[in-house]
Amino acid sequence: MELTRTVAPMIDLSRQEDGTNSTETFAKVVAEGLSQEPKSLPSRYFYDAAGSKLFQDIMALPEYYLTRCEFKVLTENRQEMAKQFAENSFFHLIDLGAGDAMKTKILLRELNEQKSAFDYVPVDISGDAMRQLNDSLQQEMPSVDVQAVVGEYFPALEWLQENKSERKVVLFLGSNIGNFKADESKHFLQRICSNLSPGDKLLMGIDLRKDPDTILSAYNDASGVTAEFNLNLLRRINSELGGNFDIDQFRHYPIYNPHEGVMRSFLVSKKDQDVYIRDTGQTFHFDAWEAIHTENSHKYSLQQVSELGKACGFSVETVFQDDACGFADVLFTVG
Ligand code: AVI
Repeated sequence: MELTRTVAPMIDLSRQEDGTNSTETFAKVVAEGLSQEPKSLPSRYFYDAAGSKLFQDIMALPEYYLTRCEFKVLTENRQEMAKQFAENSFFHLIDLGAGDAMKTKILLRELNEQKSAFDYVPVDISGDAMRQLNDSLQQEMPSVDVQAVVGEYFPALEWLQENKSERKVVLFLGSNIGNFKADESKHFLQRICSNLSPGDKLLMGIDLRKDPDTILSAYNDASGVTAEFNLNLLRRINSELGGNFDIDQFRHYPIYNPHEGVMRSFLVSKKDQDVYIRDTGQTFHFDAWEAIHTENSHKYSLQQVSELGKACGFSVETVFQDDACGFADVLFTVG
């Protein structure tokens, strides 16, 4: 029998949010961040084409255990995960920030194997990534129905809630939740929950607290890829906003605070210097050794994860975990 696949046209919601992708917004955010004391820039701007490529390289680093560990957790628990998703009824598998879906494909293969009734809804801000994913799934898993959505997470979830009535299982993998501030992660999960119905599920990847040295070296690799990833933010300001950052005069400086469970990355000015940014029309002064805070990566205990979920309308169904790695994929249910 020939396998048939529904190739639904991509849903493009990329222009509907708040202009986060416009150069104007980028300039405004940079001006605000560099005018405040202490200076900061948001990590969501890491991911231009060069930054996304550097992040791919980070995921392959020997020190960056997170990706390997999550692969292991998903591979070792795929049968049970697929069973718990399926519940013998149709569902939409919604993948927030799907990218190339390398990890999700472990679950897609298993769901296929178990002949589960589902369709796959990858959501990503990159239209290119969604087109490539569509093509690769057509090659590798032609029987999976795919409805790719190009856009920010919340317009996508709102669109799905309005247009797809069946049960939903949301994936938020890769410990991406760790990059939010504490209040932002709560707000984010509450917003996910408000776009779901009782009984819907969320599988979230979480990097757990562990030996501080292991965490620190994951963000301070010997080959300097993470440093380039961080410095790329300044390159992006130069090329997109007409900045004149002298990249060599800044250095990547990561520090882990085991009390808070937060890995923080900074870019530190090696000298007293001024930087002009054309699109903001401003010159920003940097004292010698003044830092720009660029990223937080939170590490959690399982108790914190359960409390966070509970405060946002979720209860923990199953914790899939690799003890040696210190990484968990936690399956929550709404309600
Ligand atoms: C995307 N995110 C989960 C990564 C992390 O581990 O916080 C981003 C990253 N930053 C430096 N290395 C990787």
